[in-house]
Amino acid sequence: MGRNVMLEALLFDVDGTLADTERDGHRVAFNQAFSEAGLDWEWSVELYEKLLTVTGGKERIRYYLDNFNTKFERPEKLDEFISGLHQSKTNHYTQLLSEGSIPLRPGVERLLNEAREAGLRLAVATTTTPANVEALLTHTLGPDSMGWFEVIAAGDIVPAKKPAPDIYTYAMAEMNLKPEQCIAFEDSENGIKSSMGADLITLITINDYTRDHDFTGAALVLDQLGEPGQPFTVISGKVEGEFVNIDLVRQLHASQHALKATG
Ligand code: XBP
Ligand code: MG
Repeated sequence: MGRNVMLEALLFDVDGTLADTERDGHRVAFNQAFSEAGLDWEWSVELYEKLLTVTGGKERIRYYLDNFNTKFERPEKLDEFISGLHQSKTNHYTQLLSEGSIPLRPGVERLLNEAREAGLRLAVATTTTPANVEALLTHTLGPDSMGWFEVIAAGDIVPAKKPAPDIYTYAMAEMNLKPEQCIAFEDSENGIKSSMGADLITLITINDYTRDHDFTGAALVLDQLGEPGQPFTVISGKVEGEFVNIDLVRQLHASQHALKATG
C-alpha cells in the first residue's frame, strides 16, 4: 500500500476540455484573420485536424506554411507577419466568445462548482493565449470566474508549449504543489503527453478531433464528464458512476496512486 496522498488541486486544459473551441471557434477566427489580411487561405475542418498536431496559434500558422502552403511568398519579416495575423485572430476569437457562441462541455461547470465547495484548488494549464481563457471563462461562467483559478498558466508564459510538460510544471510551482497532489483534465494526445510528462494523473474527455488519439497512460478516458441523467461512456479505464463528481475524482486519484506505489 502506498502513502495516502491527499488530492489538493484540479488542473484543467482549456481547448477541447472545458469547451469544444477548436472547430467552431479558433478555426473560424483564423479564417477571419486570413481573409481580413487579404489572404486566400482557408482552413477547412479536415485540414484543421492536421494542423492541430501543432499547439499554439503562431506555431500552427508557421507549420501550415512549412507543410501545406509552401508556395506562399513569405514576407521578409515572417515573425512579425505571423504575430500580426495571430493578434487579429485573437481579436476575432474573443469576439466570437463574447457572442456566446461556444458553451462549456457537459459537466464542466458543475464539477468546477463542486470542487470549489469541497475546498479543492483550481488552475488552468493551456497553450492558448491568456485573453482567450479570460473570454471563455467570463462569457460562460461570469466575470468572477477568473478568480476561481489560483493560476492561469497560458500561452507564451513558458517557451515550450505542449506536448512539453513545462506549462503544468509552471502551474504547480506557482501553487507550491507536487504532481501527486493534483489531477489533470485533458482532451488530446499533446495534452496528455504534457501532463504525464509532468507526472500527473490524467483524466481524458475526448472530442471529435481527438477520439483517435493515443491516450496510453491515462487514468480514465471518457466521452464527456457527464451530468445527472446524461451519463458518460467509458472508453478506457475502470470507474463506477454515471458522471464525474468530486468523489469519483478522489477515488480515481487514490486508486491511481495505489497503482503507482505498487507498480
Ligand atoms: C489549444 C491550442 C491553441 C489553440 C489556439 O491548446 O493548441 O493553440 O488551438 O489558441 P490547449 P492560440 O488544448 O492546451 O488549450 O491561437 O491562442 O494559440
Ligand atoms: Mg486541449
